[in-house]
Amino acid sequence: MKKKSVSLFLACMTAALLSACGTNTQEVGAMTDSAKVESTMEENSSTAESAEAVSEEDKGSFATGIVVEESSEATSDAQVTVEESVLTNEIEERCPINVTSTRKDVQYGDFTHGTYASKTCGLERGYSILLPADYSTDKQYPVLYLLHGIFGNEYSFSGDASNKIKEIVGNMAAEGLIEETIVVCPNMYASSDPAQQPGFDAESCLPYDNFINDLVNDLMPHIESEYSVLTGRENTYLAGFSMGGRETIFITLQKPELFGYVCAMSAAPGIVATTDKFMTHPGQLQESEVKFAEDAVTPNIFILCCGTRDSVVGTYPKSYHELLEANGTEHIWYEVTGADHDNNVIKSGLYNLLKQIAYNKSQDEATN
Ligand code: FER
Repeated sequence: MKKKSVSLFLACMTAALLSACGTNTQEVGAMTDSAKVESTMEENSSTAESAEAVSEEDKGSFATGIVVEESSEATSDAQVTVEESVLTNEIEERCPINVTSTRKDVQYGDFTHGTYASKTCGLERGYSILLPADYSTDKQYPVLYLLHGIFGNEYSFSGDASNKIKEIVGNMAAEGLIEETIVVCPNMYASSDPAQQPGFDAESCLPYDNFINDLVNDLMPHIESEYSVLTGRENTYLAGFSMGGRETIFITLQKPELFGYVCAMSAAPGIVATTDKFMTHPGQLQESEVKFAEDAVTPNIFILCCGTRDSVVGTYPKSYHELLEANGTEHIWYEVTGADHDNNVIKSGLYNLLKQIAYNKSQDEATN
């Protein structure tokens, strides 16, 4: 067999195996009792005395996920034929290989770097931005704000080619599923002190909780004035991994009217008070506050997901799902079977978020 057909064969086999193995646990907004929530919270907890020292290498894994070996067919530049398929709103645990593959017939955007004046921090701050390959001020684009993990910065996603962000966004736009979309990767550590460093203690985490102010008051207005973007909740998406997942949930609960489509991947502990193996978290909210305000305009789609073998945040994401459910807050929860705190979850979360956007917008078009 030629290289091309071997790759295609492997891709098809892998896709078939993955979909055969998939156990989709999508649940939307049913109620559970709070006893169950508490029991999961306890399972998560151990003593903070065992806080682990974090090496420089580990810091990279927190920021963007533990590195996973890519199978060769997933990184090959073979032309994978995309079969015509009907768009549904089904969650798929794994991002399909044809969505992450580099296609010769698709022009991918590139990340560049920009800065903005942050009134919140009193500093000039940086962000990376992925513009579509044919970005033009004649068009306007929706924007996804994508938040990195602890110890990360605005380069965490753009510097890790194995998360396939460019490919996922580029391929889905090329297929006509989604509009061409701008991805903004901020530095989520919104401190006024350039010397302050993140760490596993309450004070060192405060700048992450302050990012909501920097995002809403400084970065979003900057992006909306500097780039040709569509504004409003229908065109403004929010997603984040781990510490970025935690802030994604927090920001969405505080400002639900700003974001139409949201995905929190492998969200870190600390939204509510708890002690895990790294530290004691005072909690950003009371358990009863982990919901949208009465009468709030809420996102069309609010996804939470996590790997079933997450060695960093464990079952905290599941406990957020249970808390949201107990508080009657509609969302989608699913797990990625076998995935750790890694790019498998990032690829899956990004793909499913964009797929839900594609489906929702196609339904809106059909009814209008
Ligand atoms: C914690 C566990 C995990 C925590 C943060 C994380 C601030 C974040 C991990 C990541 O971003 O990868 O207790 O406290």
